[in-house]
Amino acid sequence: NTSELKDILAFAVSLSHRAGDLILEGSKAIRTAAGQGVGEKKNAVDLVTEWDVKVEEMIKREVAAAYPSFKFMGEESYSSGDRQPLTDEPTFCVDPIDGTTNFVHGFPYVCVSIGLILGKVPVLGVIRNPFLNQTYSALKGHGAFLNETSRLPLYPPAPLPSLSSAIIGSEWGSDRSDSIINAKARSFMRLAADGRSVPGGKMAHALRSIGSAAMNYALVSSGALDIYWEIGCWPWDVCAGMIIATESGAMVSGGPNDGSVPSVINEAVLTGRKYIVVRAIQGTSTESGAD
Ligand code: LIP
Repeated sequence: NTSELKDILAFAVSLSHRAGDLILEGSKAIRTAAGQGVGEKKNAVDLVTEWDVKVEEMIKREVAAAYPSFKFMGEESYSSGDRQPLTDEPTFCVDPIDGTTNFVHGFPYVCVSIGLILGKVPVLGVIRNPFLNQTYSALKGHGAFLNETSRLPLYPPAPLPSLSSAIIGSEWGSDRSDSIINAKARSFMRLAADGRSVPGGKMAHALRSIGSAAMNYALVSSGALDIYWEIGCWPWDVCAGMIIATESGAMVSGGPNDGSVPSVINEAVLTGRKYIVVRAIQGTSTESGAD
């Protein structure tokens, strides 16, 4: 019920502060040690550190103590082989450090992302960026907030006449294989270029890559980005962001897998709503390239 969910949200917010403090401590330690302790996952740009594991273990321990019957799904637990399928049971879905590459480099778009899923639907979420001292949170049906007091979006969203007036977040991601990078580069070019240099070019105001899916959701929720579009995220990258963005009035979509994403977001922009498309959530559908 609502009062229980409000208590869980307060718990998640306070947990996000503890996690944020650990992230700041880890960032200092990694940078003081000149990047030592940074490991690779699937390739040289897919990074993981002992701090990702430390933060996730702390969160997992606290969640297990406070809510022993709840299930837990997390980036590092998944990497170490804990891959239970999603059920209807209450499930915490956690990315301990979203933006690990930023964390390693000291680029201040790094956050912890804590979501709660009920009946397979995200119902509450907290994204905390300790570098910028920002906490984004939402509970289903109760709105989304920055630092618990400022309602999101921060300003009324202005309808955009076309995709050309949009500021768009998208990511290169960690899959740098030829087919993925070529398809993404073509999409980026179509969004950035004018119609004379590239057929179908939209010449959007700006394309931004900040390196964290959860922070992209937060920026769409606050109104700073009009659109966020990415391919191949994981559930913990998007769980908290989905509910925060939805509660801020943004549209969140899995998007079609047929190469039509730019026209879909074009339509959404015309309706004046902020928009998020994440295609092919890994572990729930097949991964694909962008076009
Ligand atoms: C990151 C995502 C980002 C994606 C990166 C990476 P991590 O998550 O948030 O959107 O483009 O490749 O996967 O690994 O920092 O938790």
